[in-house]
Amino acid sequence: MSSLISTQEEDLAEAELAAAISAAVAAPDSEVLVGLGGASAMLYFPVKNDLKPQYNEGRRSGEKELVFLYLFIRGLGETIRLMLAEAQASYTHLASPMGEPQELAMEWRKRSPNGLTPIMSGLGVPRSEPLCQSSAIIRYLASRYGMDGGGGELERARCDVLFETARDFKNKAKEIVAGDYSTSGAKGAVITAGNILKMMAYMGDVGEETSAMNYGQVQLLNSLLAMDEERKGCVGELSAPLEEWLQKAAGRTGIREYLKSGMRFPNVTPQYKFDTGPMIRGDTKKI
Ligand SMILES: N[C@@H](CCC(=O)N[C@@H](CS)C(=O)NCC(=O)O)C(=O)O
Repeated sequence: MSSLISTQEEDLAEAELAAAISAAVAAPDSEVLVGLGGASAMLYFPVKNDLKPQYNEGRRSGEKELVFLYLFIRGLGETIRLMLAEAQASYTHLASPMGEPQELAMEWRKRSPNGLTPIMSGLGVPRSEPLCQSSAIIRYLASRYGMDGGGGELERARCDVLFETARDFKNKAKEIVAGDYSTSGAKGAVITAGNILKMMAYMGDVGEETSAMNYGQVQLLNSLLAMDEERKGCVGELSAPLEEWLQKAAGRTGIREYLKSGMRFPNVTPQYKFDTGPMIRGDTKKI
């Protein structure tokens, strides 16, 4: 599949990125941010880190650096942010509060193939024709950084099985947070938790800093963190081994720092406002 992208279009997309970064840098640290809506520019995070040795350099010779754009909420960006934090990848992240004009938001409505976020470019993906669809981005990044089982098709498929199951598990969050285990069988939380542990039996040990995490494991971490934040201890009540896994995964270098940083945005209300109340732009610069 060949792509006929003109240099002119690519230059235009680079100029859109530069304009978004300039506006974000110029925005005052005192600006009040409530979640989605009402901000003058995107949030800009130039993430610089030393890639962990167990992962592959995502960027090949001649390719542009990774730019990842999502909204100024956790939402569909969070597994991707957690993956990049785990790998300690360097990249540019832009988070849109959706109040800013599209000229200062990389024209994502026009550039994104489905007109929605998240989008990514770089690492072989043109700026002017980014990738969209969160799961497609997750799989692309997993393949580039070596977070897909490190082997052949079957290993990749096993990671995908875990990835999809972790997403099914997230749909049970309400029950798990409430401690309601009344759904029986393989659709219930108890059996799913046991099956997830079995799926991970032959995967990298998250307690071992030098092991590689795969994208299914990162998706699981994202799901478990969300549940545990809603009601501390609910994962442990469901499954002690899963709780132990969660603690080890959340404590890994890269992930631990990310979770404490200003890039880990607060949870939002159904109206997409931070449930912890308004913050100021300067708060997001905490590292
Ligand atoms: N299936 C898509 C869904 C994308 C999506 O719904 N994106 C929302 C944010 S979570 C968006 O960009 N909304 C902007 C709008 O509706 O204008 C994915 O996984 O990426």
